[in-house]
Amino acid sequence: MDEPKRSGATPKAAVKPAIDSDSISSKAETKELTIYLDGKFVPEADAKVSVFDHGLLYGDGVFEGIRFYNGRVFRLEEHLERLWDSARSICLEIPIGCAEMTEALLETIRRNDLREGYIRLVVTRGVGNLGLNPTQCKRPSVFIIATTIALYSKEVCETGLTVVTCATRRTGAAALNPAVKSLNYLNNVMARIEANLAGADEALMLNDAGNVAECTADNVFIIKRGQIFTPPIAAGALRGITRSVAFDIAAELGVKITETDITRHDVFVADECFLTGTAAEVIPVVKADGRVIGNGKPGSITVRMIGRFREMTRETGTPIFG
Ligand code: PXG
Repeated sequence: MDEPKRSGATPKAAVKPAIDSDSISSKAETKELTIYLDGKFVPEADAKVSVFDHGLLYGDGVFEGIRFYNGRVFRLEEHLERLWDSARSICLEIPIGCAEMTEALLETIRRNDLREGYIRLVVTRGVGNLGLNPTQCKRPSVFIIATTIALYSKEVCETGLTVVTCATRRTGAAALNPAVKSLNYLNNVMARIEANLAGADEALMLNDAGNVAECTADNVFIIKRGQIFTPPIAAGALRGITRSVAFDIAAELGVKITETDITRHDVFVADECFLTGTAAEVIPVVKADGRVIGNGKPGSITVRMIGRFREMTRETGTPIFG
């Protein structure tokens, strides 16, 4: 995904909140954000980390992207659990507890006066010296950004995305385990660049066996003869929170869902395809490597999935304002 763009030449200028700028909602665009940084709430112009932070020097840290809708944070507990799991896996001790993190996150949203939006929660290894050994880093840093986001235009959400298979493979579990949501996203950034160069909306990433793992920041689902299929975690898919919501919705709708290896061929001949991710939500895919999927329009199960997902995001979640 693209980084938020600087909105002006002066160093004090507010960072634009959204990723693709077309359909950004207004509030955060004009107003300077308040950021949580290591126990304090600071204006965004003062929210700075050291050039000696290993999060910056080595991508050594973990993060979550979380959404809130209608004054409630969606699936907050699952996101925090995954954050702590990612941290544990890389031997990073988060310097505050889960209750304190929850309060910091909710308070960040309140201070930015938002009811609808996106949170980036980052824990870095902290300041160390110019060697990658993390024992030098005495205190991890925590920061939380609450803003608005719109990944794709409304039109693309309705008509569906195009994807291309990229040459960059998803890292295998023997390298940087793809289950760790680390700050080291360069592999996925490379895949994203390939999609951009090909004029596609997303990149389909394969694992070392040549099976579909996921897209650059989304899990992949296909539908064939009324059943849903998605790659297992072992294929290199992140254990996506939205992915697990898709499992819940499928059960509610009475549609069978199976984790199984998927090839590019399976995608080409699928009746429907959709992606899930916190930022992308549930979004149809209508073309893969030039092949039209199904009839080229978002399929009926996908449309029902999106409808139910929207309802759930409005009706469930951790209340922000008590
Ligand atoms: N795969 C990868 C590699 C991801 O990074 C997902 C799948 C979907 O998981 P969730 O839990 O969101 O359903 C992700 C999620 C960002 C950003 O701004 C990245 C993600 C989520 C939100 C924002 O880069 N990754």
